[in-house]
Amino acid sequence: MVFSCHSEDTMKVYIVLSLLLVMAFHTASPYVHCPKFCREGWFSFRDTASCYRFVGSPKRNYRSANQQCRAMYPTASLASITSANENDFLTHMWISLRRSGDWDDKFWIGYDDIGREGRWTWKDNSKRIYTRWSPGRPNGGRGENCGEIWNQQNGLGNWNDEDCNRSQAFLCKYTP
Ligand SMILES: [Ca+2]
Ligand SMILES: [Ca+2]
Repeated sequence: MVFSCHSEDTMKVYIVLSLLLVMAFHTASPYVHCPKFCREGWFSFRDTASCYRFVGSPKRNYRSANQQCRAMYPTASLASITSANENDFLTHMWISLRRSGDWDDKFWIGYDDIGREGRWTWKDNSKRIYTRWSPGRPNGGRGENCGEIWNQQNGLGNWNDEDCNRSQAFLCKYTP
């Protein structure tokens, strides 16, 4: 099991913890709750070595949601999604949350074409070009410039362009 904690002074602790986890479960967990790696309240994903946090209330519009991410952690923003693995992992985390509480069926990610119609860019300046649009999306033109993941029609974990002024749940991310 390899877990990329970038803080050198805690690296040895994680190596030991990782070995213990492997010995305990004889399997590589897809994600690891690593308190010293991600700030409390955030969860980590091994593949990206990043930290994530879903926020369900209060619901916020896209701009306000991104500000709230930064307020919770200085380098955080609405989340980028850079691979199918990451998209699937986060979608399943979302489904688990919805089973345990009153969560929407959709949430903001940090992807928008506010600057120029049709030119979608990530809030954290990620250059990865992975996309997971629902069939026929984006479809809102200048009326819908912000990306969300929804779990209703057109496929679990697929993306839709939405009106940025809509208040809804959101997903924050940072990479330590
Ligand atoms: Ca648009
Ligand atoms: Ca749309």
